[in-house]
Amino acid sequence: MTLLKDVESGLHEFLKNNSTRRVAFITSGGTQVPLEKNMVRFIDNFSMGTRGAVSAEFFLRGGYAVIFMHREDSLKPFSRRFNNLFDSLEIAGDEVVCQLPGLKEAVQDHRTYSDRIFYVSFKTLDQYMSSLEKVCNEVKHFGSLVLVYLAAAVSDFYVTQETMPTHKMSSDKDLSLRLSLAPKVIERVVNSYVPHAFVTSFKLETDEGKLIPKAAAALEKYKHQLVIANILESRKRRVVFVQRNADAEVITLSPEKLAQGAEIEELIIDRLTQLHEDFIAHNN
Ligand code: PAZ
Repeated sequence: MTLLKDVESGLHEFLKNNSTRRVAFITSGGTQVPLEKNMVRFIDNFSMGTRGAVSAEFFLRGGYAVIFMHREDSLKPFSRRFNNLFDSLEIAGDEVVCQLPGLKEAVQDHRTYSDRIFYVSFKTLDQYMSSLEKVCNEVKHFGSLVLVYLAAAVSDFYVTQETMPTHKMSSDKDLSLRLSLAPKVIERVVNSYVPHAFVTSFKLETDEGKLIPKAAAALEKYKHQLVIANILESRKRRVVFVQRNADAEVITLSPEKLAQGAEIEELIIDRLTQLHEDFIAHNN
C-alpha cells in the first residue's frame, strides 16, 4: 500500500503536470473490515472493482486526468481483462509468446495514459477513509473541474477499536458480533473536503422497489450532484441516473451490444461528462 505521505507528494506532482485537465477521482473495489486487532478474520464484500477500472479507461479516453483509488489487488484499467494471462502463454524457444486478443492494444493504452493516471491503494475501511480525505485535500483547488466518482463498495458497518479483540477470537462457543454504523464519508466529501466538486455516488440495492427511493433520499440528505443507482444482478446492463429536480434517467446497454463486448461504463461516462461540463459552465 502506498504510504500516505508518498501519496501526497506524488499526487501533488501529478496534479501539477496535469493542471490544465479535468480531474476524475474514482474510488473502486470493496473495503475490508477487520474483526481482530491482530487480524485473522475480517468482513469483506463482492466488489472486484470492475466498474471503477472500466470507468477509468473511458475517463482517460475522454481527456481527464484520473486518480484511481482502488482496493489493493482489485482490477485496474487496461490490465483488468488479462487476469488469466498465464493460461494463454506459450513457450517458443527462449521466448514466451502470447496471442491473447486485445493484449497488445491494452499494453499500448497502459503506456499511453501512464502520465495521466495516479494510483492510490487501500485495503481496510480505515485506510479508505484516510486516503479519501488526503486525495480530496490535494484536488480541492481544482474546484468544479473535479468529478468525484464514488464507485467503491464501502462497508456500512465496522467493529470499533474499543470493542475489537486484540487476538484471534476463540472458536469454542457461538460468536455474537456487534457492528457499529460506519460514518458516511460522503457527507464530509460534499460539505467539507471538496465542496465545489461534482460529486457522483453509487447506490447498490438488490430490491428494485428500494432503489430509486434510496437514491433520492441520499441526494436529499447529502445534496450532491448525482446518484447512479444499480441493482446487483443487472449492474452491467442497466443503471439509473438520479438527480435533484430532474426525472430519473435510465441508461441501458442492449443485449446485442453486451454480446459484442460493449460496456455500460462507456454510456455512463459519456453522459456524466456532459453533466460535468454543464456543471463547470454554471459554477465558474
Ligand atoms: O466492483 P463491481 O464492478 O463488481 O461493482 C460495482 C458496484 C456495484 C460496487 C458499484 O456500481 C456500486 O454500486 N458501488 C456503490 C455500492 C454501495 O455502497 O451502495
